[in-house]
Order: sequence, then structure tokens, then C-alpha cells
Amino acid sequence: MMMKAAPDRTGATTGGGQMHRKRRLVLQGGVLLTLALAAMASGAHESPAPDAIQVTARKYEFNPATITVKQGEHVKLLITATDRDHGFKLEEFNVEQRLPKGVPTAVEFTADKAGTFPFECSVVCGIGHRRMKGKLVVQAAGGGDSPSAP
Ligand SMILES: [Cu+2]
Repeated sequence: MMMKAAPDRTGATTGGGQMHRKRRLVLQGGVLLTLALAAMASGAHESPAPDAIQVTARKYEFNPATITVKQGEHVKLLITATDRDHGFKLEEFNVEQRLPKGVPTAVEFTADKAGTFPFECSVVCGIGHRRMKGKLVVQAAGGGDSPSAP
């Protein structure tokens, strides 16, 4: 407990009773500060986890096959291959990830450019492997000239 000597407002009247009152004020201040800190700490717990976009991969499709995000967004995909191992390759954003069967696999990148970008399966998974594709639509930040806008 710190007892800093503060300049006495009443000047001449520096009695013993005054000292007691000061100490009590300091104590009350400490309690208020503790309450404020507790409130701040509990508030921090309310921040939500970043939303992951759930995607499934199976012979021979991604679902959803079209993923739409906004430019500048940090994108987190959680992709689960349901029938066998697949892969997820999004060349434009340097993403290539193997998707082991049954394991939700996180893929993260920042959609820093607008446009429509293809993604595809990067693990040869059968006769339809080459048509196992989808597309990522990144909507322009300014709401400007998006070719796929309705
Ligand atoms: Cu595949």
C-alpha cells in the first residue's frame, strides 16, 4: 500500500483524524480499481472466435463449390474430406493443402485481391479428379465493379 504525501487542501488543520480519513479514501479507491479491472477482464472473454467456413470434399466435388468472401478478409476454411484423402489447391493465394480423410483441416489466407479464382483438388483421387474444382469469389472492398454482382 503506497501512502504518497499529497498537499493538504485544508492547510492548517492536519490532525490525527484527518490522517484516518485519508487512509480510508485510498482504500476505497483501491476497491473501485479492482472492480474496474475485473469488469474489463470479463469483457475480454466475449470476443468471438473467427468464423471458419465449413467445406466438405468428396469424389468429385467440393461443397460449397463456390465460396464468397470480402476483399481484405482473413479467410479460414475448415475442409473435411469425407470419402478418402483429397487436396485443396488455391494457386492465386499460394494455398496447397492435403486433406486427410475425416480430419477437418484448416486453410487460412488473406483475400487481398478481388476477383474469381479457381481452386481444385490436388490429390489424384480417381477418374473424376480433374473435374473436382470450385471457385473463390472475392468481392471488391469498395463495392465497385464486381463482375459477378447481381
Ligand atoms: Cu480429389
